[in-house]
Amino acid sequence: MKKVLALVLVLSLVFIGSAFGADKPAQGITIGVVYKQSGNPYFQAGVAGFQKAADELGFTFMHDGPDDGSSDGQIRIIENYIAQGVDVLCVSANDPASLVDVCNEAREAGIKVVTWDAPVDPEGRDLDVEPASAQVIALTQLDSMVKSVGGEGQIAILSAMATAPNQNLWISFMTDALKSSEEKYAKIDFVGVVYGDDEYTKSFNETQALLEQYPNLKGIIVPTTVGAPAVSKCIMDAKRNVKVTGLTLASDMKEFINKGIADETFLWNPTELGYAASYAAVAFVQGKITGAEGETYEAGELGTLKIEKAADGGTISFLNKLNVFNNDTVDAWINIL
Ligand code: RAM
Repeated sequence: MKKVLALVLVLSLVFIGSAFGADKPAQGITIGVVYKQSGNPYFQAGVAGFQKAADELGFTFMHDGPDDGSSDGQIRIIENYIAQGVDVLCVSANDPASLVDVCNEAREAGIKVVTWDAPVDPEGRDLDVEPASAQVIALTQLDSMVKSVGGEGQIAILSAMATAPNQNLWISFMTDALKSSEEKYAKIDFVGVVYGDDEYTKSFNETQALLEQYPNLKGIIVPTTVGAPAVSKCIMDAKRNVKVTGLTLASDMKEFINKGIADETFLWNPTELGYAASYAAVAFVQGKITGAEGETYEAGELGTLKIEKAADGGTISFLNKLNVFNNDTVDAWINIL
């Protein structure tokens, strides 16, 4: 009888333990998540991915971003995470160079640094997790714009912060392509880049200035989810025949897609990006990866992800999923993104 009671007790403890997640593989691991700025729905969707992975794996995480999208604000958040003794950081950087020192301070304290969405320079990170190759993201937007403007005319780019590593890389692929001898770009006149700093009002005002400066402007590429609805609203209010494409949330752009201001826009699922970054972060802490080229890690329902050499000399891993939002597809996405 005593043995039966002991067995019942052990089984109950096991049951209680699993009910509270004690048997989850990442129990006890803490992730410090840093994003470009607070209040950006793109990063809120990213945080939902960390939460989904936390539910599956049992880690805890904190998340924060500066109100003003500054690097100083990000440095303060990282210093605070170091002081709290997190195991791993997941950072989306406003400036790839200015976070290197604080990330290395974290690494010296034994904290791994995974970047997601917007990388810290390679010397300050262990791995970067990105939605797709920068070249694919860049040329998808550029070629979409070329199609929307019928292959000719003046186009501009409205970006995020001038230091944003992800946008700057995409822009460099676009401007390189435009300078190339490729026939499809021959009649495109690229007038330049302006920066909305991932603030709606600044993006709106910069668009107004562009429209005034270039009365013949035919299109604006907007590789930022914050900028795209601001640019589109400005064009709509000004009643100008200027096309928009870029990286956007579907819900922000439905109105402008339906009105024909944008023929199509694109985005990966930021929730999946946060989810993948969490799995990479946990794999680091568990010693399953070191961030070297050729390694792989399991990313839950996203399957096995590969670590490759990045264009900037560090290492990177891609989701390789880019969704298109147009008149046929946007309705299916508005409750997701
Ligand atoms: C904004 C941010 C983010 C970028 C998306 C496309 O939300 O700048 O870093 O990846 O747009």
